Amino acid sequence: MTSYQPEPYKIKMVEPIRLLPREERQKCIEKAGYNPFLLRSDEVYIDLLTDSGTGAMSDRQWAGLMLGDESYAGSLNFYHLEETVQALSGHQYVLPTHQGRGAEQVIFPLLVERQGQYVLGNMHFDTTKAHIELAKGRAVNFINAEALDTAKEHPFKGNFDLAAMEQFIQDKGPDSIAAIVTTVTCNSVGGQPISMDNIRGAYEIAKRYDIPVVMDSARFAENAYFIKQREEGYANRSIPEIVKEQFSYCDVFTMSAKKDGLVNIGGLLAVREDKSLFQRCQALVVPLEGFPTYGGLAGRDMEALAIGLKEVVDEDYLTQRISQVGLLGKLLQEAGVPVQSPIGGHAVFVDVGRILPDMPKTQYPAHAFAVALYVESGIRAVEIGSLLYGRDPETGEDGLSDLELLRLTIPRRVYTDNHMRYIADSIARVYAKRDQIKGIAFEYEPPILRHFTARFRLVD
Ligand code: P70
Repeated sequence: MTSYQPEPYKIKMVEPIRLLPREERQKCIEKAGYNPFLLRSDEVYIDLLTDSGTGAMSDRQWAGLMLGDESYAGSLNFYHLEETVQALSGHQYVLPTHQGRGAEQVIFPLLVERQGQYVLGNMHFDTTKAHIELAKGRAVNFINAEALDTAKEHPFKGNFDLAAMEQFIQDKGPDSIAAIVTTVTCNSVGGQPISMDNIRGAYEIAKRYDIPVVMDSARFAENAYFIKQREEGYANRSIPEIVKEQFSYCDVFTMSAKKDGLVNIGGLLAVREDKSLFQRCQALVVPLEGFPTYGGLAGRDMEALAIGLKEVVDEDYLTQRISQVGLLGKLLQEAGVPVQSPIGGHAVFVDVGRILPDMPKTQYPAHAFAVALYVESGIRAVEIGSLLYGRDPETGEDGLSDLELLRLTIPRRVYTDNHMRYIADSIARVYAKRDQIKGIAFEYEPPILRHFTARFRLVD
């Protein structure tokens, strides 16, 4: 046995990529208003913006596209998807959606019954928070304190602070809580896993106060892999068994299938057993997403997703996936770059708050680092910090994130370990020149989910 897991696949097709000369990169980022989201993809050499919809499908998934049954109602691919999701999760009712936020826009208006009700989470991701707020709810996070200290090793930094959450429920009264959202893995603090014990604990609290639990399950398989590796009692359980147990501790789940679904587009909304809630979801899916047996997807997309959900629970795949992200993390740690430790599932999160401690949060240090990284190397990464967090909806206050992180998000089955080495070398070079990094300021700030379309200038 070797100490590493080689890729459990061989490469059948390639897409050429090219590094533009430095002067061109400088012009491209200027033209993009210093917002990497606004770059064209042919201006990017290695794209670490997201692991969402950027993975490579397998030959079986591509073959599955040919089986697309493009019937408006009753597509056979829907039934394949439905059976697959039922077997994977134990949830009875399955609705496809065009992506994760499609499921969020259906479920949150149904759960938030009164303006100002709270939705509690380990840490809500941006679109989830946006949909809670659009539904007139208030999103509150109960992430454990260890997660906010990136230097501190902890096996489950995605965990809820359960005591604080229960105290909050008692203080505000259970009636004022619309739902609890369990996000696996916890994206915003570094793709960090949440333990089964903690997932169960949150569910038990919810049941004591009769509060529904929604699992935001974009990276359900990566979370299950970490549980198998790190949690007592799970070493000999199979990934599908762990996945099923995870899904047993929620009443509803939303899924952005563009991550662990191993597809380029797609999402899911599933309800475990509450038929009346399912019917209300179904009624809303029709005007928002499409007829309930397609929900915004083509038949072929549903087929690719059904196959992807079976492939992602393969342990050799997950071992290679998680260790590739781990390799990048290790190279950065060896270069002395501060990163969220331990390394998470889908990305390495560089702690720019520790690299540029004197830059004000309202100059978005991690975004400023992303701009410098693009110019240095053609790599596109994304800020997960005060820019993405947004302003307080009531006071308008800015600069609120506890952490200023730069996310190096690794697409699934796309890049090789040599790409990881290039990324690590590039970050180390920018890190060495960190005193030259300029902060940024808005030229245009959209009111909601501002990071996607904002434009900036450099601050002198
Ligand atoms: C990401 C993307 C999407 C997401 C998620 C969790 C835990 C729901 C969703 C929404 C979004 C993104 C962020 C920065 C750059 C590009 C894209 N996460 N829940 O990369 O799902 O996108 O399918 O509507 O992470 O983390 P969807």
